[in-house]
Amino acid sequence: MILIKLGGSVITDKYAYRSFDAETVARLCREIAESDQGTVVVHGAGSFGHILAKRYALNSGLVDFGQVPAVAQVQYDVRELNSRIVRALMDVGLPAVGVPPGSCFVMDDGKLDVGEAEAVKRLYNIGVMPVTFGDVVMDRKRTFGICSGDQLMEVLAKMFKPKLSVFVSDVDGLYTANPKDDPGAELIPEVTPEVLKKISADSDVDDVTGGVIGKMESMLAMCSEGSECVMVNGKVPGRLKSVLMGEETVCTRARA
Ligand code: IP8
Repeated sequence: MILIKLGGSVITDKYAYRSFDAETVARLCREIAESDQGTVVVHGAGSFGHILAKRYALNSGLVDFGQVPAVAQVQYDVRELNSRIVRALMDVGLPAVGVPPGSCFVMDDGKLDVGEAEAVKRLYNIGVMPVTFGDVVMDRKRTFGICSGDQLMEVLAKMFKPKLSVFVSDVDGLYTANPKDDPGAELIPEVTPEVLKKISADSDVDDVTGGVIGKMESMLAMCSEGSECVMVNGKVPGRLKSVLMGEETVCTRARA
């Protein structure tokens, strides 16, 4: 089984509220279908979630009841994004079903609790592709909070023990420096905890490699014997399919 996260920056324009990149999504769905692997898909919220979530501080939990309309609006917006992704997967012949975390799961002080996730397992077992996503989720301590696609990836990886987890991003992978402002930056094809430690130590600001360090940390935490994590650029046609087919391509592989 392969677990795929379609990052919000690939499927939407991060800066324009509710802007959907239909062309990229259709191509990525084709690549997933052509690879012909059993997959579970998670997607980020992009501009369908982050803009309002930030404006109304939804990640802080309930601060005042003025946030409540935004809880409903963000849930509505990310469900609409999910429907569009599910539609695109069905258009290429994949039997996809949306699984909204806000309606199926809870959090406990920021930690996602999916219980047995029996419905997700049963969907997968009959050949349905569950498609879940970053959402506003009720929290036992904070009333509500933001559940990210990355949190879902971690929990689903523990549950399904995938042979491969793929993070589809808008960058080629981890660089030795930020490729946006350092022409000497080189892509690192394979990252280990030691390599990451060195890069973090060499970086004088947090986000020096373009915000990828944190993502690599969670990827390394998800790796185990017989299970690999890869970051690949979904904006470049063909790369996701190559990764799914086990072919060589430009990407960063995490090894524990
Ligand atoms: O895009 C965030 O999920 P992510 C979810 O995977 C919301 O970080 C609602 C902002």
